[in-house]
Amino acid sequence: MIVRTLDEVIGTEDDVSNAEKTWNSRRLLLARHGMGFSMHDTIIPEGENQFWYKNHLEAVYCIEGEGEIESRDTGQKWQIAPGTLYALNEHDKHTLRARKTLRLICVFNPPVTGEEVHDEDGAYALPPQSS
Ligand code: 9YT
Repeated sequence: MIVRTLDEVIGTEDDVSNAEKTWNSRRLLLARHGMGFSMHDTIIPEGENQFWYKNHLEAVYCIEGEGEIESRDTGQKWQIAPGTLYALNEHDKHTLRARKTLRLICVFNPPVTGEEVHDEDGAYALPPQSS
């Protein structure tokens, strides 16, 4: 059994932010844990992020904050509050806006390894060993 706490992850290499500090992702489960998905406790400060997970499916469950998600494929918008889940089942290009700092539980399939960098599309490339 694997038991980890957020406190154990904070400040380690599994606590990752982008250069612009527009997101901070505390990775509780990664590919190396062998679960077939990764699970992240993510903080999105007030502001806007554009994401596209071309190679991954992601489900996101909001537990704190307030914001909006817009599909850049369709232009559709949804409000986000604690208790709201969105699932990017079509690898949707999306813009995430936080009006109040969002805290999100994110699950990725295939799992994030922790080595990903955003490619020229802004997506995470799949590492060669991923299945
Ligand atoms: C909301 C969202 O896409 N979270 C993912 C955060 C971050 N890109 C990560 O964990 O890699």
